[in-house]
Amino acid sequence: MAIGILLTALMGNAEAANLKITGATASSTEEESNGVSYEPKNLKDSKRSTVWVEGESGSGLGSWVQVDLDGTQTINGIRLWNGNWYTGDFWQRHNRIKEILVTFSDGSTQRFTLKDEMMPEEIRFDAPVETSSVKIQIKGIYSGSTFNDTCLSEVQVFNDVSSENITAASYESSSNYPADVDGSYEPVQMQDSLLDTMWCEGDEGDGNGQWVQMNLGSSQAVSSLVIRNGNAYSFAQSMKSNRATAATVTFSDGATKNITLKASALEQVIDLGSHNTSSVRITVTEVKPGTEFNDMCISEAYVR
Ligand SMILES: [Ca+2]
Ligand SMILES: [Ca+2]
Repeated sequence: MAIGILLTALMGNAEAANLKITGATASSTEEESNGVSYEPKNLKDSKRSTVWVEGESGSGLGSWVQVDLDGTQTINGIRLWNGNWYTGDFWQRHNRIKEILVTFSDGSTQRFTLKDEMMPEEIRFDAPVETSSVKIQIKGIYSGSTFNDTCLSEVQVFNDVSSENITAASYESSSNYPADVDGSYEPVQMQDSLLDTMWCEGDEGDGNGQWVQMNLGSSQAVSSLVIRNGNAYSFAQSMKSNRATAATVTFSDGATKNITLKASALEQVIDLGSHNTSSVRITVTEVKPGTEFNDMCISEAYVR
């Protein structure tokens, strides 16, 4: 077993909760091609690999998308997956957004400059905002190397009300699968609310004995594990990699709980008993083999 790898959380606030997005609209949308849709609903499908593309003949300056919330909410910021995240190559070849004008439902606006990095970008407002929608207008772009089309792959809207799920302060794992054209496979991706990002172990074996640990930052009351096994992008994708079907959960006081898991990528809520703990380690003790990859992956995992 490899030495544990300590990774700090790349984004987010331990107390932030994502708000439900009920609808998404756009000023224009690129036409579907080869069965691939670029509709604004792709901004709220929990997949960074599905993309909204503006449909203007030029670069799309002035184009906008709007996401609607479930009524008026207090929000503290937004998270953007800027550009075309279908692959790293697509990201380079299409325009990314450089400047945005954000308009809230009362007509007030705020302007932001985005980084030109293939990383999720969190924008935290100076003060909480009461709004039922967030409109994002393109005011500047970074040019892609091939296509003059501007893309946005995913939007999350968050507030600082504590989520039922506990977001870890940092993560450790026995191994991580190395980053490839689709991005990295670090444990933080189990807690980004995206179904097509995941932790995958990078050991030579099938994943049996590999572990991932969530460090909670302080002692917290924990009673359940909420988990999506494998690559939860789709049923077909989930079959391709190994999935954990049994594991031992270890708490910071040394107590353990053996659990069984379904190989399904649907959300499962597993009873852990009652624990006050500052860490939760999941050590995989049995896997269901995938049809293509001999690596074990978990798309989402939280304790609550
Ligand atoms: Ca998406
Ligand atoms: Ca994920």
